[in-house]
Amino acid sequence: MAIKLYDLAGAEDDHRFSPYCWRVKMALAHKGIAFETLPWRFTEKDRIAASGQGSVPVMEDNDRSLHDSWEIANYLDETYQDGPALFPNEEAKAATLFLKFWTERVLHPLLMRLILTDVHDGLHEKDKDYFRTSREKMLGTSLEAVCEDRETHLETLGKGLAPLRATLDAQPFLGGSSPSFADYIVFGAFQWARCSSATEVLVKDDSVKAWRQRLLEMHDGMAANAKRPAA
Ligand SMILES: N[C@@H](CCC(=O)N[C@@H](CS)C(=O)NCC(=O)O)C(=O)O
Repeated sequence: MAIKLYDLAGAEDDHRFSPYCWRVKMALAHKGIAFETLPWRFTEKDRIAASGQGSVPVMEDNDRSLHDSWEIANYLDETYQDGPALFPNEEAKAATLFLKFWTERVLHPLLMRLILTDVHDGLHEKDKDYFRTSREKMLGTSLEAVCEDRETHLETLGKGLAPLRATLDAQPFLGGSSPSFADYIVFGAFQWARCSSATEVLVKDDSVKAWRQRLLEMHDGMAANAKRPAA
Protein backbone atom coordinates (compact mmCIF):
# COMPACT_ATOMS: atom_id res chain seq x y z
CA MET A 1 0.00 0.00 0.00
CA ALA A 2 1.41 3.39 -1.00
CA ILE A 3 2.33 5.87 1.69
CA LYS A 4 -0.37 8.46 2.42
CA LEU A 5 0.49 12.02 3.28
CA TYR A 6 -1.98 14.55 4.67
CA ASP A 7 -0.98 17.72 2.86
CA LEU A 8 -2.29 21.24 3.58
CA ALA A 9 -4.49 22.49 0.73
CA GLY A 10 -5.95 25.87 -0.11
CA ALA A 11 -9.27 26.69 -1.73
CA GLU A 12 -8.59 24.14 -4.46
CA ASP A 13 -7.63 20.57 -3.55
CA ASP A 14 -4.51 20.73 -5.73
CA HIS A 15 -3.18 23.98 -4.24
CA ARG A 16 -0.48 22.76 -1.83
CA PHE A 17 1.83 25.23 -0.11
CA SER A 18 2.88 23.98 3.33
CA PRO A 19 6.66 24.34 3.75
CA TYR A 20 6.76 21.33 6.08
CA CYS A 21 4.77 19.14 3.69
CA TRP A 22 7.03 20.19 0.79
CA ARG A 23 10.03 18.97 2.80
CA VAL A 24 8.46 15.55 3.09
CA LYS A 25 7.25 15.34 -0.52
CA MET A 26 10.76 16.18 -1.75
CA ALA A 27 12.21 13.63 0.70
CA LEU A 28 9.89 10.87 -0.51
CA ALA A 29 10.70 11.67 -4.16
CA HIS A 30 14.43 11.75 -3.29
CA LYS A 31 14.21 8.23 -1.93
CA GLY A 32 12.08 7.05 -4.84
CA ILE A 33 9.19 6.09 -2.57
CA ALA A 34 5.69 6.10 -4.09
CA PHE A 35 3.15 8.16 -2.15
CA GLU A 36 -0.25 9.71 -2.47
CA THR A 37 -1.32 12.96 -0.88
CA LEU A 38 -4.65 13.72 0.77
CA PRO A 39 -5.75 17.36 0.77
CA TRP A 40 -6.26 18.60 4.34
CA ARG A 41 -7.44 21.93 5.77
CA PHE A 42 -6.47 23.63 9.05
CA THR A 43 -9.97 23.13 10.44
CA GLU A 44 -10.05 19.38 9.76
CA LYS A 45 -8.23 18.44 12.98
CA ASP A 46 -10.54 15.43 13.42
CA ARG A 47 -9.10 13.77 10.29
CA ILE A 48 -5.60 13.65 11.81
CA ALA A 49 -6.66 13.21 15.44
CA ALA A 50 -5.16 9.69 15.53
CA SER A 51 -1.71 11.30 15.23
CA GLY A 52 -2.28 12.92 18.63
CA GLN A 53 -1.68 16.50 17.40
CA GLY A 54 -3.12 19.03 14.98
CA SER A 55 -0.48 19.77 12.34
CA VAL A 56 0.54 18.35 8.99
CA PRO A 57 2.52 16.63 7.58
CA VAL A 58 0.99 13.43 8.91
CA MET A 59 2.19 10.33 7.09
CA GLU A 60 0.64 6.87 7.12
CA ASP A 61 2.83 3.95 6.16
CA ASN A 62 0.76 0.76 6.41
CA ASP A 63 -0.28 0.64 10.06
CA ARG A 64 2.19 3.33 11.21
CA SER A 65 1.18 6.95 11.63
CA LEU A 66 3.94 9.57 11.82
CA HIS A 67 3.97 13.31 12.15
CA ASP A 68 6.54 16.13 12.16
CA SER A 69 8.70 16.58 9.07
CA TRP A 70 11.98 15.99 10.94
CA GLU A 71 10.70 12.77 12.54
CA ILE A 72 9.36 11.61 9.18
CA ALA A 73 12.72 12.21 7.44
CA ASN A 74 14.47 10.18 10.16
CA TYR A 75 11.92 7.40 9.82
CA LEU A 76 12.32 7.30 6.04
CA ASP A 77 16.11 6.91 6.26
CA GLU A 78 15.83 4.23 8.94
CA THR A 79 13.06 2.28 7.22
CA TYR A 80 13.94 2.65 3.54
CA GLN A 81 17.67 2.07 3.46
CA ASP A 82 17.78 1.07 -0.23
CA GLY A 83 17.01 4.55 -1.55
CA PRO A 84 19.48 7.47 -1.38
CA ALA A 85 19.97 8.81 2.14
CA LEU A 86 18.42 12.08 3.31
CA PHE A 87 21.13 12.36 5.95
CA PRO A 88 24.42 10.94 4.59
CA ASN A 89 25.74 10.41 8.14
CA GLU A 90 25.13 11.35 11.79
CA GLU A 91 27.44 14.38 11.60
CA ALA A 92 25.51 15.76 8.61
CA LYS A 93 22.24 15.19 10.48
CA ALA A 94 23.54 17.07 13.50
CA ALA A 95 24.52 20.07 11.33
CA THR A 96 21.17 19.92 9.51
CA LEU A 97 19.39 20.55 12.80
CA PHE A 98 20.88 24.04 12.80
CA LEU A 99 19.51 24.63 9.30
CA LYS A 100 16.09 23.43 10.39
CA PHE A 101 15.97 25.96 13.22
CA TRP A 102 17.48 28.74 11.06
CA THR A 103 14.77 28.06 8.48
CA GLU A 104 11.93 28.03 11.01
CA ARG A 105 13.11 30.91 13.20
CA VAL A 106 14.81 33.24 10.71
CA LEU A 107 13.82 32.42 7.13
CA HIS A 108 10.11 31.69 7.68
CA PRO A 109 9.54 35.01 9.52
CA LEU A 110 11.40 36.92 6.78
CA LEU A 111 9.26 35.29 4.08
CA MET A 112 6.09 35.62 6.14
CA ARG A 113 6.33 39.41 5.95
CA LEU A 114 6.12 39.12 2.16
CA ILE A 115 3.41 36.49 1.76
CA LEU A 116 1.15 36.24 4.82
CA THR A 117 -1.85 38.06 3.32
CA ASP A 118 -1.50 36.01 0.12
CA VAL A 119 -1.41 32.79 2.17
CA HIS A 120 -4.66 33.87 3.79
CA ASP A 121 -6.29 34.81 0.50
CA GLY A 122 -5.52 31.40 -1.03
CA LEU A 123 -7.09 29.42 1.82
CA HIS A 124 -10.35 27.52 1.70
CA GLU A 125 -13.21 29.69 3.00
CA LYS A 126 -13.67 27.39 6.00
CA ASP A 127 -10.05 28.01 7.08
CA LYS A 128 -9.83 31.78 6.71
CA ASP A 129 -11.21 32.83 10.11
CA TYR A 130 -9.18 30.21 11.93
CA PHE A 131 -5.99 31.27 10.17
CA ARG A 132 -6.50 34.99 10.70
CA THR A 133 -7.46 34.62 14.37
CA SER A 134 -4.68 32.16 15.28
CA ARG A 135 -1.94 34.04 13.42
CA GLU A 136 -2.99 37.51 14.58
CA LYS A 137 -3.05 36.25 18.19
CA MET A 138 0.44 34.78 17.75
CA LEU A 139 1.84 37.88 16.03
CA GLY A 140 0.00 40.47 18.12
CA THR A 141 -1.05 42.42 15.03
CA SER A 142 -3.08 42.10 11.83
CA LEU A 143 -1.95 40.08 8.82
CA GLU A 144 -2.02 43.28 6.80
CA ALA A 145 0.23 45.13 9.27
CA VAL A 146 2.78 42.28 9.11
CA CYS A 147 3.00 42.69 5.33
CA GLU A 148 3.21 46.50 5.23
CA ASP A 149 6.29 48.05 3.63
CA ARG A 150 7.10 45.29 1.17
CA GLU A 151 10.22 47.01 -0.22
CA THR A 152 11.89 47.05 3.19
CA HIS A 153 11.01 43.40 3.80
CA LEU A 154 12.42 42.40 0.40
CA GLU A 155 15.66 44.17 1.21
CA THR A 156 15.82 42.56 4.66
CA LEU A 157 15.29 39.13 3.11
CA GLY A 158 18.03 39.76 0.55
CA LYS A 159 20.48 40.60 3.35
CA GLY A 160 19.28 37.68 5.49
CA LEU A 161 20.05 35.25 2.68
CA ALA A 162 23.78 36.14 2.73
CA PRO A 163 24.94 32.91 4.48
CA LEU A 164 22.81 30.77 2.15
CA ARG A 165 24.09 32.67 -0.90
CA ALA A 166 27.73 32.31 0.20
CA THR A 167 27.25 28.55 0.73
CA LEU A 168 25.62 28.10 -2.67
CA ASP A 169 28.30 30.21 -4.34
CA ALA A 170 30.73 27.54 -3.15
CA GLN A 171 28.76 24.33 -3.81
CA PRO A 172 25.66 23.35 -5.81
CA PHE A 173 23.60 22.05 -2.87
CA LEU A 174 23.54 22.40 0.91
CA GLY A 175 24.24 18.68 0.91
CA GLY A 176 27.37 19.32 -1.21
CA SER A 177 27.41 17.88 -4.72
CA SER A 178 23.89 16.45 -4.39
CA PRO A 179 20.82 17.43 -2.37
CA SER A 180 20.10 16.13 1.12
CA PHE A 181 17.31 16.84 3.60
CA ALA A 182 19.07 20.13 4.42
CA ASP A 183 18.20 21.32 0.90
CA TYR A 184 14.60 20.20 1.21
CA ILE A 185 14.13 22.01 4.53
CA VAL A 186 15.27 25.35 3.10
CA PHE A 187 13.66 24.73 -0.28
CA GLY A 188 10.31 24.06 1.46
CA ALA A 189 10.35 27.65 2.70
CA PHE A 190 10.82 29.08 -0.80
CA GLN A 191 8.22 26.70 -2.21
CA TRP A 192 5.79 27.95 0.47
CA ALA A 193 6.37 31.48 -0.83
CA ARG A 194 6.21 30.48 -4.48
CA CYS A 195 2.98 28.49 -4.10
CA SER A 196 1.31 31.08 -1.86
CA SER A 197 2.09 34.27 -3.70
CA ALA A 198 2.30 35.30 -7.34
CA THR A 199 4.99 37.81 -6.42
CA GLU A 200 8.63 36.67 -6.65
CA VAL A 201 10.61 36.86 -3.40
CA LEU A 202 13.99 36.06 -4.98
CA VAL A 203 14.54 39.23 -6.96
CA LYS A 204 18.24 38.76 -7.77
CA ASP A 205 19.68 36.27 -10.26
CA ASP A 206 22.07 34.78 -7.73
CA SER A 207 23.18 31.35 -6.56
CA VAL A 208 20.11 31.00 -4.32
CA LYS A 209 17.75 31.45 -7.23
CA ALA A 210 19.77 29.04 -9.42
CA TRP A 211 19.74 26.46 -6.60
CA ARG A 212 15.98 26.85 -6.16
CA GLN A 213 15.58 26.30 -9.90
CA ARG A 214 17.63 23.09 -9.77
CA LEU A 215 15.39 21.78 -6.99
CA LEU A 216 12.22 22.87 -8.77
CA GLU A 217 13.23 20.78 -11.75
CA MET A 218 14.26 17.71 -9.76
CA HIS A 219 12.12 14.62 -9.40
CA ASP A 220 10.47 15.17 -12.80
CA GLY A 221 9.66 18.77 -12.00
CA MET A 222 7.37 17.81 -9.12
CA ALA A 223 7.81 21.19 -7.41
CA ALA A 224 7.98 23.23 -10.63
CA ASN A 225 4.57 21.87 -11.64
CA ALA A 226 2.90 22.78 -8.35
CA LYS A 227 -0.09 25.10 -8.56
CA ARG A 228 0.56 28.80 -7.95
CA PRO A 229 -1.86 31.69 -7.61
CA ALA A 230 -2.47 33.62 -10.82
CA ALA A 231 -0.50 36.87 -11.14
N1 LIG B 1 7.03 20.84 13.44
C1 LIG B 1 6.12 20.53 12.45
C2 LIG B 1 5.40 21.80 12.04
C3 LIG B 1 4.25 21.52 11.14
C4 LIG B 1 3.33 22.72 10.97
O1 LIG B 1 3.42 23.75 11.66
N2 LIG B 1 2.39 22.57 10.02
C5 LIG B 1 1.37 23.58 9.76
C6 LIG B 1 1.07 23.67 8.27
S1 LIG B 1 2.36 24.49 7.39
C7 LIG B 1 0.07 23.14 10.42
O2 LIG B 1 -0.42 22.07 10.14
N3 LIG B 1 -0.46 23.96 11.33
C8 LIG B 1 -1.68 23.65 11.99
C9 LIG B 1 -2.33 24.86 12.60
O3 LIG B 1 -1.79 25.96 12.52
O4 LIG B 1 -3.41 24.67 13.15
C10 LIG B 1 6.85 19.84 11.27
O5 LIG B 1 8.04 20.10 11.02
O6 LIG B 1 6.22 19.00 10.62
